[in-house]
Amino acid sequence: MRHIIVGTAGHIDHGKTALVKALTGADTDRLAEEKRRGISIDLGFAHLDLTPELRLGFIDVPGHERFVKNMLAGASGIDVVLMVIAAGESIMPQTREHFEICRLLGLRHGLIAMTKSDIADADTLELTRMEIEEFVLGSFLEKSPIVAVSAITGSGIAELRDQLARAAASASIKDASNFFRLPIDRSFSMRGHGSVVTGTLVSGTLKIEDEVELFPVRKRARVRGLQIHGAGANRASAGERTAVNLAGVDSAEIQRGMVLAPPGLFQTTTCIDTTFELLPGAHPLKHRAPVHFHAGTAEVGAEARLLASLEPMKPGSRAPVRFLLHEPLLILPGDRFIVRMFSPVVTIGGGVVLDAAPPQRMRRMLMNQRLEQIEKDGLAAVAIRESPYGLTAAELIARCGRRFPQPWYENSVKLSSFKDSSIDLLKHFHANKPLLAGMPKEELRNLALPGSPPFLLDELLGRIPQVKVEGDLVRLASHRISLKTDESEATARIEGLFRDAGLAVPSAAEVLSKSGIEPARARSLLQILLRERKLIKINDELIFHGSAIEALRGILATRTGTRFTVPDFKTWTGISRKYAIPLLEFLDREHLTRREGDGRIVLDKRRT
Ligand SMILES: Nc1nc2c(ncn2[C@@H]2O[C@H](COP(=O)(O)OP(=O)(O)OP(=O)(O)O)[C@@H](O)[C@H]2O)c(=O)[nH]1
Ligand SMILES: [Mg+2]
Repeated sequence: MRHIIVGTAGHIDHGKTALVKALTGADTDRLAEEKRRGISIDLGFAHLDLTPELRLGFIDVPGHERFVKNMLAGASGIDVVLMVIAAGESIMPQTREHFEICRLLGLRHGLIAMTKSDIADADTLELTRMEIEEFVLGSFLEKSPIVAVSAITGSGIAELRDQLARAAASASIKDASNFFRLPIDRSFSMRGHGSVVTGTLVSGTLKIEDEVELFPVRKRARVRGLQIHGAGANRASAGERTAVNLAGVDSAEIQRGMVLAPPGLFQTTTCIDTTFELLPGAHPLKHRAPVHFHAGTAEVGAEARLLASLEPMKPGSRAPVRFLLHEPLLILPGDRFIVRMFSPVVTIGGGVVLDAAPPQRMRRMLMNQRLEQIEKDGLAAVAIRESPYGLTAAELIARCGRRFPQPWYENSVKLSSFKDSSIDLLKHFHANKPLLAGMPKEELRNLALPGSPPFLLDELLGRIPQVKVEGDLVRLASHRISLKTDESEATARIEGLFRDAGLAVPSAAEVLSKSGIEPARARSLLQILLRERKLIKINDELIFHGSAIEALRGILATRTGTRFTVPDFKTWTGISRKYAIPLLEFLDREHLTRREGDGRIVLDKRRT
């Protein structure tokens, strides 16, 4: 079923509530004060199944100028506006204000009901119609139908329904595939159930048992129950009027203006960069002017910081403006907002959030240019360009409020020099340390990509054919260890000393001291012999020549399955306990022998 939210709009007493009742049968003026005064004060809710496939949710708003703030809380969720203009009274101040609000909120669809047609004569109806046509000229309502209706006689109501069905069919539906957001317009507690909040689900879906986060207080709660237009449901989708029974949060902590969203994805903000439109009828907007800021169902005090020029902004113009919010909000790029003046409290403009987490310290000129870039390339592209290497999907989601399929988005400009710089670094390294096989990867990461996530280095090195990664070392593929004459001689000497010793090897220090070259170089040569497996290190102290270990394997090969003790092993090999124990531990590790009880057993080496 298609869910479309229809919101009323229009001047006080023009017949919005009566019209919603004529359409749906529901009287949305529920408050005693509303009954007594005969006006709407807060939002009213009703719904109508126009066809089996189309459900209209109605949000009836108050027309009184004192309650525009309530109107704003309802207007943020609507898809189709039903402008209500009484025949004879025609365009009045809140007709204009509500209309501007709808336009600034980016509404694209609507229709106009010319109400109280029963008490207007044909000339009045014709005159009002002409005034309405002129009023909407050039706006999103220009081509919208104007239907003369009477809530008293019911005339025109059938046609209005048809036109509503048409408008609902062409309205774009809210995005159910994005993360869910539910700006809260009511909160109360229900006996035996606890906290209940209601709102229009502006995106995503919500299911029973889902975990949610309440913004801006950042409390986690669980969805215990759901209702859509008053009927129990297991899940709610974008566009539906939703009531959520929450477990884990007290209703006293919740109020209109808060938002439910998925847990752990988003941050609140007190500083947003926007593109702002100042209404033609407003006073010029001064830098640092205090304003009322409305977004979703929330209202907070804010200060406007002009970014393009410190000269007051001209009415009817559009410019980048930063708003410093007095209280934190969950607000995301692309969100619309409305700004009202402090005194008199009138709507002066509205706009679109470009960045809800902009850099704080930046020259005004640069901020300005940055916002132009965001409008041109999108926030994600700019945020990636501003990051040292790139951003993870989680970082981009928090920043942009939508899904990002890849795990990582690299800053290809910043990383374009990595290939050349890493090749240079490795060339240098090999020149300074020719006897080393390569540079430790961590060292390269600290030099070439300080502070980068570890996976990035591997990813980038994998793209450079001139570079080879071997374990924890990186080298140029062309790097060969080339020994000088004295080094070759020393290498042969070191190897020879170990080979000649058989299993009764001398200490490494002793061998190095006999190598004939200085200790640092000699140690590098020893490392090379170890890497080439000519020498084998079995623990921190003992190094054997490969041929000695081979001989040992030979001794064991003839004794497969034999149980033996340390003294047996000493007899077979002719070595002392000092070598026997570490060698046996080495053989255990190599699965050539295995401890069993007090002794060991020689394993079948074909099985290992
Ligand atoms: N004759 C006539 N009276 C109407 C019609 N529609 C509404 N009224 C009357 O106009 C008065 C105001 O109607 P409401 O529906 O409360 O007006 P509203 O636009 O909801 O007013 P607010 O919510 O306070 O802005 C009531 O006395 C209605 O009975 C109509 O079509 N014909
Ligand atoms: Mg009303």
